[in-house]
Amino acid sequence: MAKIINEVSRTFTEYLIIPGLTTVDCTPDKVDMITPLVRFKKGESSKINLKTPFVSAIMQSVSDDGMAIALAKEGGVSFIYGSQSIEQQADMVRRVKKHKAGFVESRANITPEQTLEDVLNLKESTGFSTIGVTEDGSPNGKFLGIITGRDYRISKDSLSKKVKDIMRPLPELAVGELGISLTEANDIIWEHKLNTLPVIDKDQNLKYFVFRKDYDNHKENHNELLDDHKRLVVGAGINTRDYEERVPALVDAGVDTVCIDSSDGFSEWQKITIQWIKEHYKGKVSVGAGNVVDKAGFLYLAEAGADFIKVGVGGGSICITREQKGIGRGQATAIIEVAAARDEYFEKTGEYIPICSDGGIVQDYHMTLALSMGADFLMMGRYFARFDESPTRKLLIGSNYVKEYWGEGSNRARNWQRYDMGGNNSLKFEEGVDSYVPYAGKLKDNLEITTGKIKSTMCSCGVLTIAQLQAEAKITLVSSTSIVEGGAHDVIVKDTKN
Ligand code: RVP
Repeated sequence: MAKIINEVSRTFTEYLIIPGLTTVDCTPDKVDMITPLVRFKKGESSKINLKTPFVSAIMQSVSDDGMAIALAKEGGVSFIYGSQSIEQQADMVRRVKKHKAGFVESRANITPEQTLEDVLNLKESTGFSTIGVTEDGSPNGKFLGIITGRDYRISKDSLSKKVKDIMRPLPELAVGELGISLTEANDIIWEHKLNTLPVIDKDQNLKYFVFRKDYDNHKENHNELLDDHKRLVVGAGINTRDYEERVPALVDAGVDTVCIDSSDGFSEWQKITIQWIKEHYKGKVSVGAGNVVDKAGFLYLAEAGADFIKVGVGGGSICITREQKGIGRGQATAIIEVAAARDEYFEKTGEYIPICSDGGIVQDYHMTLALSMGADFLMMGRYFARFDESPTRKLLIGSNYVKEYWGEGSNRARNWQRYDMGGNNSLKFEEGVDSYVPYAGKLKDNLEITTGKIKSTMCSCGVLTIAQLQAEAKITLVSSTSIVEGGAHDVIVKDTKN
């Protein structure tokens, strides 16, 4: 007969945090959310520390280079999705590593022989209204001109009009030369009253755009997560099939850490993959593993050499693994058990292995709960998918803007490696759905509100660091009736729209 665990498997909404003593010097501005990303020995510190305890999910609809740049600027890390070709993924990593604050590689490009119709389609599919015209239509091709909304009138111009007849051509443009500083670029922008400055190399290849609107943002990033060469930090998802080709390509592109992406990580495949990476790179490349939901799974991956371990099966907002396969565990219960195993492992071996709570975060307070329960950082998909910086389309449905968000186990992503149990290479049944999430604006603005809430709760607990929160927070289970008590109740809430 199966071993029955009688303890109920619980999720975040079933808990609340009980306030501790808030001392006068415990204020949100003093809270430090630095947290380790990779394994370290007692008395030492982690080689990579997040300044904001968030990483974005290894998903097509969440983590591309655009998201990675935006999140690293705010102190977190993106894991660029692995369900794409090795070359494409390595290119995304390379773009993040090459990113210079304020210098943006052009993400919407066209050739001079294409038409206004192509321009409009490109604008629709990318969301970018500034389009680079290059000889071959590539981001770094020979630069010929630029097109923005100011260069055509949809009501007057024919859709078959050629790009070369609409664009503002190079001889009419002010440009910067590669090597120019951000301050110099901005001086040109102001002098010529431009919105965009193209930066080209000595062979006339397009390298970057500098946008006037971005300047102030770039002056304000105190939280940027940088490597030793002052480049943004980025991670990437890998699988247990093609790692011998994928990992070298990612390392060559400059990736800072990789993570095996699987819905069920308690497997020999993961051990073999971790060990190959450790041996091949003599321990110099860090690798996260998962997902697991109990002590046994954690210990297996810890002993295999994982540098961090992801926790969570079936809790993701787009995930139907629990319905399809009947495997999983309430996210709170999983974190609590794995965190205890992590602490015990640290006591015994002197090796601290950070754990990541992956999936199922709905409310901002769930984040504080997950950290209090022992998570070192959180992986989120739905949360980040809502922002401008996620790679998916923004659509107007009814009177609301939404962004697309689909699971890696959905037919749309077809990421069979993530659900691979060995054997034939194909997706046999779906473990995820294709969905919309409410559009929420810019990542930076949302992150400020979210981290503001976490810091405020930490002050309610009387703590200034995540380590203190983990050690000192008091958490209580709540009954279903007290959940009702927690919202507005027994009043007639005013409709503020009228
Ligand atoms: P959420 O933040 O609740 O949207 O969950 C995101 C997580 O869901 C991912 O990090 C991943 O672990 C999991 N996921 C991704 N795709 C699927 C699926 O199709 N089932 N699940």
